[in-house]
Amino acid sequence: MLKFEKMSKNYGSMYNCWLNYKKCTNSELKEQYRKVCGHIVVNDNSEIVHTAVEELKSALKEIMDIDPVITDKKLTSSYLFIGTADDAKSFKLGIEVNDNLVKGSFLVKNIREANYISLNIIGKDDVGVLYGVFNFIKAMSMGKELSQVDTLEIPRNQLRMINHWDNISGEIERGYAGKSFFFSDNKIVKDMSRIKDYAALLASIGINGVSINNVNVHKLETKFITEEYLADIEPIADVFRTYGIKTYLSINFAAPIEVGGLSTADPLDEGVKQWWKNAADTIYKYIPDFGGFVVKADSEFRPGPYTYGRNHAEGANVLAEALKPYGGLVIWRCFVYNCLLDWRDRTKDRAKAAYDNFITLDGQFMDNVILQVKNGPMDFQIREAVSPLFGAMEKTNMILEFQAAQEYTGQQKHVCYLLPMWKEVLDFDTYARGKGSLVSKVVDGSLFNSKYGGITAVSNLGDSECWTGHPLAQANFYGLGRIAWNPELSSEEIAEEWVKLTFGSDSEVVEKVVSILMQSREVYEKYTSPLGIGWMVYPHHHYGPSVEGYEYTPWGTYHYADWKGIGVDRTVATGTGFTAQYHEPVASMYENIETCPEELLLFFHHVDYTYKLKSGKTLIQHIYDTHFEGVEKVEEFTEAWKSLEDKIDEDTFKLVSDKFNIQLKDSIEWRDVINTYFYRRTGIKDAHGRKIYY
Ligand code: GCV
Repeated sequence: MLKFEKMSKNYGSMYNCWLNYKKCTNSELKEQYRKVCGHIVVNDNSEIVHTAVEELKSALKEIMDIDPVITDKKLTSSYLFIGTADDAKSFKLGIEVNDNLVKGSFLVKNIREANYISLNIIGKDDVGVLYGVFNFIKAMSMGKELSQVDTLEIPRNQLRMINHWDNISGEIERGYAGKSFFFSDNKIVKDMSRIKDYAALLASIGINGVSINNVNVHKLETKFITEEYLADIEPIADVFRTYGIKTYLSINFAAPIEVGGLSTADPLDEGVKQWWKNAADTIYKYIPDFGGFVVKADSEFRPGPYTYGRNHAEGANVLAEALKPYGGLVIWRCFVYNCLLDWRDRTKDRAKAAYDNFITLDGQFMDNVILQVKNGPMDFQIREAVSPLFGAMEKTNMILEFQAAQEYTGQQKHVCYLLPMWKEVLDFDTYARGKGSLVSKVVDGSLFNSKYGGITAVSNLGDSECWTGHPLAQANFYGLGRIAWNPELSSEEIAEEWVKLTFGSDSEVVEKVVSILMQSREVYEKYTSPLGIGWMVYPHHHYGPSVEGYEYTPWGTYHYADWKGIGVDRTVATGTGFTAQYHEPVASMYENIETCPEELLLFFHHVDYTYKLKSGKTLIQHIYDTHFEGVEKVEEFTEAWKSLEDKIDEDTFKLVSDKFNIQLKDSIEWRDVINTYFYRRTGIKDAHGRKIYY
């Protein structure tokens, strides 16, 4: 059985994230746990169950001071059983586990016999055992009574993934938490200790797939699917496998030319087809459970099938055919748009692009292709509409792509808990099959009965000590796993779990940190770009306010502000016609300015600054007010955090304080740049006479 040590380096407490075990000081509780967990009954016969035993042992030791005896015999005194449903049968536990449960499901059940108690963690399969064990560890960490840990958990989404945008140089595209922990100096790392720690974090929140390299696949990374690199990728996949995680690679559509020496990458060319088949054969020799390819094609100058006059289904299917014999998947991104637009041509609309490129292909993809759709039709803005593609392709598998990396949401210098936004997307009703056709049901496969589906996010991780640069950004990482497992969880529940597991259960800490997290997205929105218009950032690095930074560029990211009004008219009546990509009644709701949700007003309509909002304020006054409020809120956050000084470890306290100082300074800049811009444009004064520069 393969063994890797965890990271030996003595990092601070934020390194362990929510697996930051603290000693239990409640002696009654310790006694309860000691009685039952002193003996673990397990048939330690698989790599993953073995991982579960190891994780459980270290948590019991660290939290409850228990060194359990491990046995493969059923006992007649109290014990903790861990095993699969089959194990439960062979141990004759008398606990029925429904045969229809999906992979990864688990049951935790206390049973009181006449003279003893057994606690049973039973997985549908070995990975279910591991998830069950982590669930139990988290309950124990949060100080739950043993009698309260019973649960039945079934993951809603089959694919629960994370996409790294890591380059072999060690740099991370849109990385705000240091360098890659997979790659360094044009090499794949050899020391697996941090990757093992990562795998534990991932499994503890149910993530089961990781693509390790950037979707913009450069020269060396193009060769990852060849023998030259696979021997070095194999150990990563080996570590992940012990935690029930599959490894995926981003590929370059032009690889047959760039590494294969062919003269074409035309997906219908026989030589190209064979090349991809050979590539798949090689990959699976090294990584027998390889997950598949993630593909960015015909997007932002990446090669793709359009070069050969082929469509995206033809492009994806050539890869799918190669991976099919091995059960591999092609995760094909829909972030396809023309990034060479003419800003003068207002009939063109980037928001329409993904739908327009894919809609006619519904039903043409092989069944191991999954389309990966960004949550919004533009690009991970602080507020934008939900992508209409989710409701549009009934015969195609789909996975929803979020961005945990805070590219446009404060770059992990600002606190911005993204779960409220992600929940809005999942709860969005597409009306594809009438009322109740939520995005969450599209991507979990239940609405259209799709074969595959799930949720993924662009990673917000790097080699920073706390993984995410800003310690509070860990909540997004944690939340990704939780929401992918169960989209019904509320963002507040998730925040509370994360805070308790990370900082402990002190009620003041829990209340204040949860409150900061829960308000943070709206606060960020208040001092940045208003009412769904997005952008207004510096081009390229995307940090800080530059109202016209993207205005006269080819990227299709405009706000069309002039002296009279602002916003993109995306109506059918007078604008780009984007609203028609939604089903009714959503299309009409957005089309009509009266019914368009105000937070998306400028995403769908071009509006005069004197337009009266439902609050009774004019648009311009709303802009001024929200920008002042945003900064005031950051001041409140800073104060709230300061008041926790005695309750948070010194390093974390200091790091977060430093981040708040940056956020405060930069939110002031945002406020002043935005307010000044609109004051200069309109000449309309703030009703409250506050300082606006001119
Ligand atoms: C990986 C945005 C980002 C790019 C990113 C791209 C994508 O445009 O700015 O860095 O490229 O999205 O999602 O492919």
